[in-house]
Amino acid sequence: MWNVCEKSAKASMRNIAERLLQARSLLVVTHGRPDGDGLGSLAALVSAAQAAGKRARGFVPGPWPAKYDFLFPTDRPETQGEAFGALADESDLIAIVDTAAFAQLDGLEEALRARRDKVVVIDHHATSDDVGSLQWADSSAAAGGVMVLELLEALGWAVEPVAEALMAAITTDTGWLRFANTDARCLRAVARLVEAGVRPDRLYRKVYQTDRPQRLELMRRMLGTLELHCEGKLASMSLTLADFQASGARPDETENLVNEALRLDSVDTVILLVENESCVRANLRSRDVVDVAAIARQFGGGGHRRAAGLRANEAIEPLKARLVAACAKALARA
Ligand SMILES: [Mn+2]
Repeated sequence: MWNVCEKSAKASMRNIAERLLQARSLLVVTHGRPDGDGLGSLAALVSAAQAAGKRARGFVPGPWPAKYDFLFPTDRPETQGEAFGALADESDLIAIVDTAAFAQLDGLEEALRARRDKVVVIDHHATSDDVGSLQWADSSAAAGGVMVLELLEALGWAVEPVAEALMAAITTDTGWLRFANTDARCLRAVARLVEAGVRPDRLYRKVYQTDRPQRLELMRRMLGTLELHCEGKLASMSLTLADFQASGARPDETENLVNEALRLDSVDTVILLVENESCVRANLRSRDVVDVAAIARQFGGGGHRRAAGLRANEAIEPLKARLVAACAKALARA
């Protein structure tokens, strides 16, 4: 883990800016199962680098939710692991955004380790592996998008053409500026982006009001599994492969569903378990009390204090029992 003080974070940003200025070609990478922050930060950095005269490409390990396709009006990022080596070799610099965990860089660990000298990291998570030769880690940033905006401004690169992508990054990682990570710094970034021409109403429509009926059916099934524990302070929900089959929803349509249980006044902590072909993923959220990143770490996962996750090769029910016990213990301590 990195001990971040503001001064060293600023120095890291300047060093990354320097590396970007020197590079003629850039590959930008974000995490697997990417969210709006990872994708928006990637899209913004790729486009801004292209506008600054660099060759730039994006790489995402695996598919992303279709609702984020609007971030890539021209060239879509590469997603095939076999293509990564060639893309990495033809780039002077590889910038990883919104993660510093090999566990989230599905299948890329070996290729990245072999090229560590030209890998730089821009990330706001509290936990990190030694992924790059230069890591700008700032866990006080609400979103990777806040960091990328500050980087572009330090570089003097145009913000206007990438303002909507950065706004998508910041607003999705803050739950449309509702979560505890919403601070003055991210609101200043948002103000800057609205000045640059972003229409928040149009972005909201694109990101939050484009569901398919199948996703609402999946949500209905998830809410049917809601259980409350610890006098209502802890909620658990789950989705099985059968729920996906019956609803016709896609695995990527679970984004944000975990937050639904926070509608309940009594709830601090939420566990959502989602079964897929290879494992069970657990999504953890908390409002004020429990450090869910610490819980996720006990199970081999990671994330932020208020939003974390993990994967396990275990059936839903026993995993749920172990997670409920761990959260109950944390709630009792608080
Ligand atoms: Mn993020």
